[in-house]
Parts: sequence; structure tokens; C-alpha cells
Amino acid sequence: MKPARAAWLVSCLCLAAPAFAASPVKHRVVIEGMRFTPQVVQVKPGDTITWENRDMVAHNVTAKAGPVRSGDLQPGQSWRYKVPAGSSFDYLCTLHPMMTARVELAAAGKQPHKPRDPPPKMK
Ligand SMILES: [Cu+2]
Repeated sequence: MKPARAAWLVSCLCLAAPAFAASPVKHRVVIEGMRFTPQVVQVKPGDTITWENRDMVAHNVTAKAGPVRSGDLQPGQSWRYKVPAGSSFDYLCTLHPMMTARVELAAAGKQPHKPRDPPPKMK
């Protein structure tokens, strides 16, 4: 192999490696029974979170402080959000302010932990 070609290969591998280490993860938060499940979703920048409204009434996802807001999600609707670099935030449903939850941002490259809450149980 000629030296120039070898160098090209090496530079490609170096560029590709970080992308593998931090490949985006898709998270899902279910809105059901007047609550967000899981209560805490642990993400890293570049991940996406989809909130799915499985309740019989409209809900929304609104950061307590910050620009994140889904608008009202009717029953059956979902909303996808791509996590930018930034910080963790608490959010709520402004239609039912007792519905609160949190998005916890891990440093880039770290694997997120498993959600603390079990999946929703059927009632
Ligand atoms: Cu609500």
C-alpha cells in the first residue's frame, strides 16, 4: 500500500470513531394515566426523545425554564425532540401542572443509564 493511501485510511478511521462512540439513541416517554413515564429520561446530545400521548385527553411537554415546548398533543399524537447540547431540564404539562418530569443530559460520549421507572402498568 502506498503511504498516501494509508494516511487517507487512518484519517477516515479517526473521524469515524467518535461517531460510533456517541451514536444517537431514540428514547420514548409515554404519557398515560396523567403522568410521564419514565419520570426521568437520561439522554445525551444528538439523541431524540419521542413523547407519545396515550391518554384520553390532550397533554403537552413544556420546559419549566427554556424553549422546549411541544404544543398540545391530542390523544394518539406524539412529538419528537432532538436533544441539543445544553443542560438538563424539568418539564411539565401546562394543562395539568402537577404532571412533571425531567430530561437529564449526560456528557457527550457517555452511555445513558437505564430509566429509573418501570414501564407503565395496565390498569
Ligand atoms: Cu396534561
